[in-house]
Amino acid sequence: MNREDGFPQDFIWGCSTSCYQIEGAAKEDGKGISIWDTFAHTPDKVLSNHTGDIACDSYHRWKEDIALLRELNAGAYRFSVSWTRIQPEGKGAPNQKGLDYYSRLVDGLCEAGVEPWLELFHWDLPQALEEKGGWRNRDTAMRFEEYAGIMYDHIGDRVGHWTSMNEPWCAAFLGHLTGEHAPGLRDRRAANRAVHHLLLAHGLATRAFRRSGIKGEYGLVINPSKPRPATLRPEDAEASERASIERTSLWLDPIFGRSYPRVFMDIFGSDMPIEAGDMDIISEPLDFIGVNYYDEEAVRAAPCSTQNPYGFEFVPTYQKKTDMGWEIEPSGLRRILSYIANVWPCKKIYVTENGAAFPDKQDADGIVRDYDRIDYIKGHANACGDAIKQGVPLKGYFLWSLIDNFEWSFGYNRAFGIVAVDRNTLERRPKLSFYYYRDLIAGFGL
Ligand code: IFM
Repeated sequence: MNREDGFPQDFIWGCSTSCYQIEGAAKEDGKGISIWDTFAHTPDKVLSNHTGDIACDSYHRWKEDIALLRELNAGAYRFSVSWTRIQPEGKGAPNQKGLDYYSRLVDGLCEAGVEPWLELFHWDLPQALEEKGGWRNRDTAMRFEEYAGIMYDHIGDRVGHWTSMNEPWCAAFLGHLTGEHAPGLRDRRAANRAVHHLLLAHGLATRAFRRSGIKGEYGLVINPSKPRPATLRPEDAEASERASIERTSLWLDPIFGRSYPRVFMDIFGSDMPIEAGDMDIISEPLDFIGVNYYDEEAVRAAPCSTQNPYGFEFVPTYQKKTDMGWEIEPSGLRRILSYIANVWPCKKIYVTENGAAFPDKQDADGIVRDYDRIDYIKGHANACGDAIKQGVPLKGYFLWSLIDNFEWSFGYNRAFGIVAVDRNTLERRPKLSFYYYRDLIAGFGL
């Protein structure tokens, strides 16, 4: 049947999650400790001292999650693999029980007609590698290549879409500069070294994928941002460009073989542990770019200083905000997609995450009537349609998230799911947005 909303028939509508946020079973079946296990168990790092020890218990309830995806008629499910389930110490022979879990999950998805999109790394670095310097240490990139190879060997025949890692900006800067995420460091040089080694790991894993001969598409998922300029003044337009460097061009320039942005290198070049040949590895061609988009801010020019190396400041805006304090601006999704498509032309772009946290309330009849979330999804789906009309090669949209889960330093205090998870019983209960998304997938949501 043809879609009513004009989206291409082969446009992929999916849902995203990540392992630490949903799996639980933190010590089961030989799983090792990751930096997020350590961080969440350190007092006062996570709101309410929540941890991912149980999370949504998807390690045991994965069949329930697949049943939800099937009910939605989702085309794809983007999930991440826990490195420490596969290599508890981040190196050496794989843990068969960990491999079996992802094998079961992939087979279950395929049987349900939901395409598995496998992501190798969503921030949960093995603690054993952190103790040797984590992403500050070049060897971690080699260990990542080894781990990726294990996954290609064991599951490559059944997975057609792969991504190396999610939002390396967060792993580098929230993990090493602001300390909000694991491993919780506050050290600019460490963050810059992490940038290079994350990208090197990505490049090595991509190259290994190509050499494996697996038939499938390979990409990187970033969370780009280009705040809009507050005025039409040229200095504010330039501030908007500079404000986008660390979230956008720092990742896309090297991936596209243009090395690191000059402005970044002028300021931080001496921190960057680049060795001969690295930039070639990092720019191994990709099949697609994954874009995670949640909000758009506005900036104006400000004096450069050590604290403000790029010379911009955020200005007040009028938009409503989500429970994360993020501004709701659907047209910003069209803008960032067009910006990327124009500056870094690639064959395919996917929105690999988009969604909103709201303070959901369960009514007396047990139903969560999350009309704010429905409006949010509808606005952003429309923006995807607008981007396609403008010529962006946008091929799919993944909602964050299928179920309420562990939202990093906010613990379970922020809810992004279209399905609520009862924290006592772990029972899954679809919110109204679940039924809205089902209609959207069927072509009737706009
Ligand atoms: O929950 C996160 C996810 O892990 C990465 N992207 C942003 C989401 C919402 O904060």
